[in-house]
Amino acid sequence: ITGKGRLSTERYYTHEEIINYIDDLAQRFPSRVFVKTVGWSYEKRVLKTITITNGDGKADKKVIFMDGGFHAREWISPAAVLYVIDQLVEQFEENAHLLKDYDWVILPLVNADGYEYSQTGTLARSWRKTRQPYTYAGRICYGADPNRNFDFHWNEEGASSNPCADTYAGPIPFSEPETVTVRDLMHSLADRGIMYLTIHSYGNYLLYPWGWTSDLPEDWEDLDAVARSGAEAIENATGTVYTYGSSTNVLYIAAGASDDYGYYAGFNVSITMELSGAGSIGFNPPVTRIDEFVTETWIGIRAMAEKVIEM
Ligand code: ING
Ligand code: ZN
Repeated sequence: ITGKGRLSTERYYTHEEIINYIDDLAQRFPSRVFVKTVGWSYEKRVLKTITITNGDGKADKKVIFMDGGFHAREWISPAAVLYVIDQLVEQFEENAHLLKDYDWVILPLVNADGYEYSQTGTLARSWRKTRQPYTYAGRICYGADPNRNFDFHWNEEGASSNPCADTYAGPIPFSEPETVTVRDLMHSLADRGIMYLTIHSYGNYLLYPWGWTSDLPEDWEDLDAVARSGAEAIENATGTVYTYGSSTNVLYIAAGASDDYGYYAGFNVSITMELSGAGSIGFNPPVTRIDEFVTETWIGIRAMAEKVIEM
């Protein structure tokens, strides 16, 4: 089953299947699709990006950078990111306008260790963080929250210094190899970066900076317009209502998140998308609903890309 042909939205992939899927796309579409090793998780799982182009060979186009799977239990996130990849590559004609002057660089699974751990049983299912061990008061607790680990107002608000907490910011900024990988990608892309999208679940939100303060960035109206276009496209298509606004103002204050860092690093637009939830814990949409949720997500992402392109 693995690694050949179209994406399945009938189950959640493992880390290995995700890697095989993008490697296979690069083999099938060698003029348009490129896969690159960009880092390694703490437990030495490979982290790869897939770059999707229109194959015209032009270098230094503007870039849309997207990632998924920051938080282990948010399984619908990598599933949705893979669906975006599938659409951009397999439905190329229909989406040519999204690739004409833009390359998409996509890291489908940031927290590979946590994701794999969360697939090992009921107790592990709700895991959020990475898996690097830290000792605290004589015991070992695992992982930092990768979305509190970025070095921008790090650990100031809405994060914990306790290694056993779910929102542990880490002992220092960028203590996790996974966030170092995202940071280095951001810096290599930011001068061409028109949008950074990071996909989480759940709650149906489109969030933009800042997360570290209730203040808004100077050009918040642009960010708001992009988020609004995503929310409107989804509501028109499916009726699902997404709430949009700055993270602090519509959800909660949280410093050290990747969207704040991406915006600070130079991406014109930076958005955290919290997808639909379902199942007993919200993080657990049954496999029968993957298709519905990833299709809905793609409608929003496509609309936001179209908005950013026209801005
Ligand atoms: N939610 C995000 C979190 O990391 C968030 C919400 C994003 C807050 C960006 C602040 C900035 O807590 C989930 N579900 O992870
Ligand atoms: Zn999350």
